[in-house]
Parts: sequence; C-alpha cells; structure tokens
Amino acid sequence: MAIERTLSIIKPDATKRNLTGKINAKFEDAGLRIIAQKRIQLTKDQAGEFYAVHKERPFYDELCEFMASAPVVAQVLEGEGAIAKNREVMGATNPADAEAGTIRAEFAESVGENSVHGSDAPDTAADEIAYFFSGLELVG
Ligand code: FUP
Repeated sequence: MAIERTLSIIKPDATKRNLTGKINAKFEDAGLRIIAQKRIQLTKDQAGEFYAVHKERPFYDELCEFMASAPVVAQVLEGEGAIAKNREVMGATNPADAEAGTIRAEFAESVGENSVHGSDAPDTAADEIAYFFSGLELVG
C-alpha cells in the first residue's frame, strides 16, 4: 500500500479537555506519523469554508460555531494507507456506533462534538492539507 498523507483536526471538545496527547498516542500507536501540527483558533467563517461541503445540512451552523468555540489542533498524518487507517483509528462519526478502542468511542461527547476530523479520500486530503499548511511546513 502507498504512503499517504491525511489531514486531521483535534476538535474543540478534545482540546478543552486536554486530550491532545492521548489522541496523538492513538495515531502513533497505529503507525501514523504526525509530520506537521499546529494549535490554532478558527473563526466561524474559516470553519464554514473548511466544512463548505456541508453547507446545506441542518447541522452546518452549529458545526461552524462549535469548530470556532475553542482552539483546534490541525495536523498532517503520514503512513501506509494513512487516509483509511486514520478513519479506522477515529471510529464512526457517531460515538455510539464507534468501535471500542477508537478515539471517538473513548473520547467523543456526541455526534456533533466528536473530538476529531479526518479526510475521507485522496483528493479531499490534498485540499484539506493545503487549507492549513504550506508546502514549506511539510518536512516529512
Ligand atoms: P466524519 O467524516 O466522520 O467527520 O463525518 P461527516 O463528514 O459526515 O460529518 C462532519 C461533521 O459534521 C461531524 F464530524 C460532526 C458533524 N455532524 C453533525 O453534527 N451531525 C450529523 O448528523 C452529522 C455530522
């Protein structure tokens, strides 16, 4: 399988509860390398641009408010099949459906406040990485 890069975000519910290190340990234990990382405060507009694909969904406004409610940690994860592997480590969107041992099963509070974001395909991974990081920040 090819080495891939994917965009991960540790969301406000998790940064507020001081869970960044515990979540990062899950990535590293699964063989994913954190090759770039920064803690930032998104504006609601920036969150809205990032989640533009969900613009018509009923939860969009609440999602944007939430993503701007406290700092997030944006990161690039690298590894074999990193996009799918990260989705496995994250667990299902709704923590009630997430497999035991996944980040969302252990840490997420609800379907809306679910601790992490992960890109879902190679094209979205490339776009999402470029949204947060310049090429100069990706040293491998
Ligand atoms: P995921 O890829 O697992 O993060 O899930 P989606 O892309 O389907 O959803 C993106 C975010 O929208 C979720 F992380 C949380 C929010 N969401 C809700 O608040 N309610 C829903 O019913 C579905 C998603």
